[in-house]
Amino acid sequence: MTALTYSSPFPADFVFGVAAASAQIEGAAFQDGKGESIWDRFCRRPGAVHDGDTLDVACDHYHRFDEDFALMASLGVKNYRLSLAWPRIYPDGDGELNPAGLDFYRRLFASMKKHGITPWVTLFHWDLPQSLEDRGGWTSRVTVDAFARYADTVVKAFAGEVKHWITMNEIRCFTLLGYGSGTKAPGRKENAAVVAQTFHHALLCHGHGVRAVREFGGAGAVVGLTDNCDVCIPVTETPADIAAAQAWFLEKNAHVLGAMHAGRYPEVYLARMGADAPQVLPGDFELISLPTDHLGLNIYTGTYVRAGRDGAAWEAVPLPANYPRADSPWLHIAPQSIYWATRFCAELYGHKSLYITENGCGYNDEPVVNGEVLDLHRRDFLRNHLREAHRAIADGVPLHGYFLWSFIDNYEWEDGYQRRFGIVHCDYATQVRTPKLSARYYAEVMRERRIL
Ligand code: BGP
Repeated sequence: MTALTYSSPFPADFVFGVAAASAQIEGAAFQDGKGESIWDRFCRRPGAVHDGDTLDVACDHYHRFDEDFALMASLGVKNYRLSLAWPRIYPDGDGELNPAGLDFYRRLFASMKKHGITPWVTLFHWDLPQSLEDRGGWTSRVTVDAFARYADTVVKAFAGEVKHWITMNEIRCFTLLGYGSGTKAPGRKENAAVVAQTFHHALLCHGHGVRAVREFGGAGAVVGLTDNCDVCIPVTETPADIAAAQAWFLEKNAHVLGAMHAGRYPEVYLARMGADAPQVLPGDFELISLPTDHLGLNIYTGTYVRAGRDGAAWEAVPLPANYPRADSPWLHIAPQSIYWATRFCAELYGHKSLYITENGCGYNDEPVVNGEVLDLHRRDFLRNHLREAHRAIADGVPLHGYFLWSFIDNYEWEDGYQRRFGIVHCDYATQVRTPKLSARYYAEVMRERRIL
């Protein structure tokens, strides 16, 4: 237990940062030899993405990164979580290397260095090369082999520039939603067994990412997964509701955090899946359970849980219709998610170094009026969530950093450009950037390193 009180600063080594991802901001979707990604294909499928928005230009970060890093630096941002576009580097996923892709990121890292910003690099944030999808995508081990080679290439290439690595972003999103419900690219609706297999292959890629960093990352390199664990909040902070929430957490996260921790799929998951459980080959779990240095959590919302009234281990409490929400339909506002997710990851799986690698809120149309965007709702969201991060640290949870999603409004996948998550407004017609009120607020928090 530290003696941190509400008004005291965050610990001196606590990392404040912002996050974004290649496909969502870069644009230049077919430039300098970049291959087609599954999102470049999916966004052209009628009805798949809001208004048929494409990733072709996005925030044009590909051409404006230097200006964007200057803006970050002016706000006092010192840490930026980004991802590399696999199809820029291997246009077909495997096969020929595209040197122009590596060159782009070399220039980008040089610009970050010039502006005093440390990169936190995610190897895979959903832009799978379409060529691999044509050969089975995440259902096939071809993708695992291709990823292993891609990870080796980029870790070797950037070992000098990058010390903080993240293997995969939100495995369950790009597998369950990409191959199950089909709402995300590649938009397939497969049965439960196929989806479970995509999921297993993604875990293997996480393992290869860890292996690649250990082999080629050089001195001081650290690596971990970013997971969007299912999060719950005990309705009252009593032993009975906390125990119920723990039981819920263990059950819902059995197939990612539980599997990595145990070095096998836990019984509760295997029993739930029955004949649909993934096929595991010898050696798979040696890779999947390689020790990591940190765990990243993307936390947006949470489920309220209490002790089961009929003797069940837990009971989820349904949300009333008028419970507060952001405009993203899935995002009801539950700041305590940060506290309980980090605390449970430390308590239940023994994680010793946790980061919030994403947290933020999506709203529709936020107009610029007289040069300002007065997004008080985002400022409140941010403040309430930071309070819970602070509280976790005060209670001894090893939470070492917070990355806000997102630095700039961007392509929000199937929601296209209608949903805005940025603390910086992007005018997609002119590419003018306008820091919102929330950016000014966060800049002050980062400067003073305490909740304001
Ligand atoms: C996370 C993704 C981000 C970002 C964010 C906002 O799941 O890692 O890439 O998009 O969610 O959510 P969404 O765009 O799905 O509304």
